[in-house]
Amino acid sequence: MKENDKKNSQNEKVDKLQPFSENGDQEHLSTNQGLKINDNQNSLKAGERGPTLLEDFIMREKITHFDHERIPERIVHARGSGAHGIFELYESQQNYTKAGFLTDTSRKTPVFVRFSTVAGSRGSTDLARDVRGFSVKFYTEEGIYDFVGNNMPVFFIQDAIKFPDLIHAVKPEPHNEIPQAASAHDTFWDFISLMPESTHMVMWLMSDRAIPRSLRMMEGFGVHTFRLINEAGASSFVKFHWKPLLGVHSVVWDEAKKISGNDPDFHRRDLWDAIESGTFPEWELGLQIISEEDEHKFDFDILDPTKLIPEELVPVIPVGKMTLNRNPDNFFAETEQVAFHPGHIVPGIDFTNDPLLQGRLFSYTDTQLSRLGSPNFHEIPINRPINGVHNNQRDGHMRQTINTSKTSYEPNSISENYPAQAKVADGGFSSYEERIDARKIRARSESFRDHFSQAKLFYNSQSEAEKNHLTDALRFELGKVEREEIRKRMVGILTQVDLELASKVAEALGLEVPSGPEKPINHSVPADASQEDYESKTGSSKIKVSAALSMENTIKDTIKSRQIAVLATDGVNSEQLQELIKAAQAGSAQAKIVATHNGHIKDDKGVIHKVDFTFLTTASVLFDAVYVPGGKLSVNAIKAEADAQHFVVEAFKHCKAIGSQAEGTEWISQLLPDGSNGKPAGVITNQPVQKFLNAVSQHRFWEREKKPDVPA
Ligand code: HDD
Repeated sequence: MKENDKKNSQNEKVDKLQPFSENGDQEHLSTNQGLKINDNQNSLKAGERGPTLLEDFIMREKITHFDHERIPERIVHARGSGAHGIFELYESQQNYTKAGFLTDTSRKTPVFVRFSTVAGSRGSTDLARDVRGFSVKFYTEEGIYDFVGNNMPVFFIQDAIKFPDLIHAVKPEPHNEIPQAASAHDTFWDFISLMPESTHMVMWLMSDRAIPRSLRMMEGFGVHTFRLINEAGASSFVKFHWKPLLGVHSVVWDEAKKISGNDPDFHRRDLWDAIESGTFPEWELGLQIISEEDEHKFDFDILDPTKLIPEELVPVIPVGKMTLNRNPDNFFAETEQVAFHPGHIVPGIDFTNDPLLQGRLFSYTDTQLSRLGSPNFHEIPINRPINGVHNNQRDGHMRQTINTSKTSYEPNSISENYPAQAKVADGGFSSYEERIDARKIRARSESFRDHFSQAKLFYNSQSEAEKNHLTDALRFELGKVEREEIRKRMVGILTQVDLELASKVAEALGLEVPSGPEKPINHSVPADASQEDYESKTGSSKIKVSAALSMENTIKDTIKSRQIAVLATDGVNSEQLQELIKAAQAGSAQAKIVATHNGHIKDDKGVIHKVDFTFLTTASVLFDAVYVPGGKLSVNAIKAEADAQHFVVEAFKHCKAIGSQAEGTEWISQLLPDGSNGKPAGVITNQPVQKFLNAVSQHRFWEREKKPDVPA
């Protein structure tokens, strides 16, 4: 067992993966048939300079396997990163559900989590402006429960039948496959401008939520309203939330673009490194419970996936904690082959009639059939439940299980009718008996027609900096759109959200500034229906501002896992350097030495320190903060490098904490603007190191933004 496994041997799923693992340590190289290989350098030839023989089964096997290594990438969420962990419950939720992992506080339920971007290919950049997928596979004692959510609580469309259209619009354009992993192009905004129901989600997508600082610093949402069912069979509605204990934080767009060049694996690396270093990412699971009687009490429909339930109306109750504590051993076997499905549920959880959810219940098995190539994808080790599978399904491509029963049907007498159905009391799943009395129609409920009130709610809940970022994002995205009619239609839609926002965007696009709200036309209408039946409405949201929607109100009390660049080279002040490194370590932050050369540096007391990066191999956008200790020789050498000057100025532009001592302070004071009101916020010069670290925990100092703007 690896060191890592010993640490987490309480994870039953990890234990069950062990028999499938192979390491090759101390072994001979062999063919797939177990034959030891003597020469892995030369193919079998007719003479030293002659042609290779078809008989060379060793080469044929090796190349054939290589030729077939690739499988189709996911049609959406192709780029992802995964990790193992556990979920622990704080308190039984038996009043609402009978699900074991939500009622038994003694359990440590194993989980495998996969985070993803949506639009880009497998090899695309992590920092694309995009929604992030947030999938959690719970290996419960009652079977697999998959939470398949996003880092945003709402979605673009109300009915799954529109999903292929949405994805075709956002993916690279069909004629030239440009642009990769980006929504800033004509087909996406064409579609969005014709579908007013997407307005709320577009506000989220244009906000900084779409460019997270870390996968460990984003929320997760189940999006749809689900049902919880208790032992007595009573149902409540529920919205699922994951809240990161490090708070919700983002980078800025200029930074995201630069990170994409400097380290396209930024999020993947960050998650991996945090787990390897023992700074395990943690989230609390929260439930918003709505009783059956309250189904219709809101000014929106709880079945409409373009709506959230403001926390002011229904509080989020924290019920347990998820900790990711083990990296996968093999990306393909685990992260790539894991197959999620919102239809994988356990007794105690059930669906609602949200038409987006209903369509998803079909799509996910279907997609695994083409992606993983066989109805036996549940037998791939990462997809196996921990509690065993017993049924009469048989055969198919790549079947692994050797079913030894003489029967494969039910009822049977030969095997005494086993495997047998389970009574509900014995854990048998039984669907919630919802009363349905309806005509069979293709239609959209009138209660789904308010397309703007929550878009307004979201916008109005943002801080000034967040509003500015959102406005800039729209200016950027629509600025990349070539067709003017699409830009105009979008400005029209924005007038329904906020006139000032629409005007600012119009101005940047060189369009006429709107004088009042324009009526947007909903083009998502059946051929024979009247526009009126599908007309977009602005409802009147009771809640005008919701604190939970702004990242300004998030947790900012820790430097745990934050990356601090320490600009230091030979002759650096020994005490100042070591004090910072020690204090950062004490807070579980990472202080990395960025020097003028690789290898090692010697401080002014002769102590040797390992260099982590040079100004050539890293960039300020890959750090949360910058620190410049004193030491004349060191600071003189650093300030002679243009890249070092850029490093500090760019960190300033991105509103990060900057700290310095002695000669370091002299240098950065010359480099940085003073700010209109004296010393800029978050620039901590010649102060105790703890003061600087407190500034790091604040994440960013937005008040510094563009006052004045600095070229970097
Ligand atoms: Fe989906 C993957 C989340 C709507 C069809 N979806 C996928 C993944 C996530 C989501 C996180 C990646 C799973 C993984 O890591 O392997 N999808 C959502 C959310 C939605 C949503 C939160 C709306 C609330 N999806 C949605 C609809 C459809 C799909 C309406 C189809 C009708 N989604 C898929 C899919 C994928 C998928 C094509 C691609 C790969 C996969 O399923 O396994 O079936």
